[in-house]
Amino acid sequence: MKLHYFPLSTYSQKVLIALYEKEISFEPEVVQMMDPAAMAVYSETYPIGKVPLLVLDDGYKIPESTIIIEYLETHHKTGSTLIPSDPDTARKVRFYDRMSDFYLNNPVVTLLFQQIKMREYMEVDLEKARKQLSLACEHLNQNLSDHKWLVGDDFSMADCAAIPALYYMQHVFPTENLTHLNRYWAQAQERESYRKVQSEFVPIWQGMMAKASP
Ligand SMILES: N[C@@H](CCC(=O)N[C@@H](CS)C(=O)NCC(=O)O)C(=O)O
Repeated sequence: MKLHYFPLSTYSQKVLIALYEKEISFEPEVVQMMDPAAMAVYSETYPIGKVPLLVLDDGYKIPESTIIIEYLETHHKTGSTLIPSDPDTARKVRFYDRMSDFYLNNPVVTLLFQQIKMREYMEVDLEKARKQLSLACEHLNQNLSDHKWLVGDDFSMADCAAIPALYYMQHVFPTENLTHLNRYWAQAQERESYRKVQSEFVPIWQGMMAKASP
């Protein structure tokens, strides 16, 4: 199977973490999202133009990070279990996956894009993003006060979704009072799957930031 992704993209990182956790081999296909010509070519594969996209060996396409991880979990029994078999625990994992995507990742990306001038938002949208992020962080911080990962003590899809946003959040949101979330972030950086993801995207990110700085 082939994964179309962009190393700096948080939703791509979410799926990469899952693939490494599950020890699944795949063919990487980097989509150069900053290059309009490359995006035009990619739109022939996936007209919606979003990454990540998983393409199976028979050509079947699976878009959307959560759906990709659901597919991986159903069809590959190797490595970590990212969606537990107990339905109530699985529902909690799905909740924290949604929460991480909508209320953690999306506002972080809005604030980041504004900061690095990739997009310009209206103040009302920035305020909404700050408010959402603040509420999400308070909730996650509280949730992490008595267990290791987002849902209990086992790593899950919820962690695949939350961890990528935390890297960029350091640039756009004050985190010093979020004791449990900071502990979680430190622990995430020790996780082998995420270290692998970082080893690809951090040099690219740092290079981009060095070029952008005056
Ligand atoms: N809900 C999608 C979101 C994917 C997404 O927004 N990916 C971003 C990169 S992180 C993207 O492709 N952006 C390109 C665009 O919006 O045109 C998922 O979970 O996969």
